[in-house]
Amino acid sequence: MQKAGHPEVFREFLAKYAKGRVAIATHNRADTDAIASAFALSKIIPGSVICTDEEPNEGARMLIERLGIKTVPLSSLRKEEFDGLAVVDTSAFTLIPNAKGWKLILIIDHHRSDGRDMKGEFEILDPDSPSASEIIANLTEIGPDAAFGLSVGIIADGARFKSARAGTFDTLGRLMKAAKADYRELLEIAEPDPKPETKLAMLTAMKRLEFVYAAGYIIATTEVGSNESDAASLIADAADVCFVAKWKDFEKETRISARARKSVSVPLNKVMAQAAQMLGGAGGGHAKAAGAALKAHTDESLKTCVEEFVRLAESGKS
Ligand SMILES: [Mn+2]
Repeated sequence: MQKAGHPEVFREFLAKYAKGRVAIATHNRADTDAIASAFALSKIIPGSVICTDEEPNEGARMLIERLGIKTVPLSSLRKEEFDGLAVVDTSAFTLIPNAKGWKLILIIDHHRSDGRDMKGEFEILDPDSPSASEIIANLTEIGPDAAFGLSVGIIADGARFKSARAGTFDTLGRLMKAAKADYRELLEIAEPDPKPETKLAMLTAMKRLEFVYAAGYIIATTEVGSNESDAASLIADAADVCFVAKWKDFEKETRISARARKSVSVPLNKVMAQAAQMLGGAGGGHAKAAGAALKAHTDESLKTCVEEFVRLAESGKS
């Protein structure tokens, strides 16, 4: 359920900024949860603009089109013309570097606190919430368009309700009624059909797959040139845990996407944070879905992820 106090914090925020000039930013490469959250917030603050850096993902792009959402790059705005920046669906500068230097007036996030380095004047943080959309849906009245977006955000971010609470279904039911949307329509945007290049990336990931059986888990690793999180989700469904690496030449770092089945007891965000501590970089996320940017090559990064996972799995047993 919604943590007590959040609607009050939100009311206080609105009392101060609802009539202000507010920039609302999503994390880079926005997903539907982030876009829907920003859009719902923008409906409440008439003088706001939605900013998002880097290309949104496919679902987010569909949602932007469906609801006619206008976005601008955060880097294109002049800070002086705004009262401040509201950030949704993240609280880490790594995921939105251009937020540096802004006055952060509001943070709404459902990610765990590791990796959180943003501090907002008003903060609505609930790591138990499966999505940022669910948090926002319970803050205030939601109109039909925002309800449509938030419904998609809830369906998309919750990995088909793997981390849902009773309140998630209540909230989704209420939003779907407000949006007059049926589930199939929402699901088409929440889980869009993959493009051919995505399918190729996933099959390539499977072709390069390696796996070990350790600490009672089947741990898979592979390397891709793109779509690392899609590949990680798909492979974790067949194994128990999957770490997918992608080398980023410009940054000279390895991006890791990690996914686990719900029965896996080792929190992946902890594995990611440990790997980052050992190799340099940053890591975090959720227990079953996490990521890292590691200052090492792909082979060494994957090896470290597996070792840290096994170490945590074994220390949890004793
Ligand atoms: Mn989210």
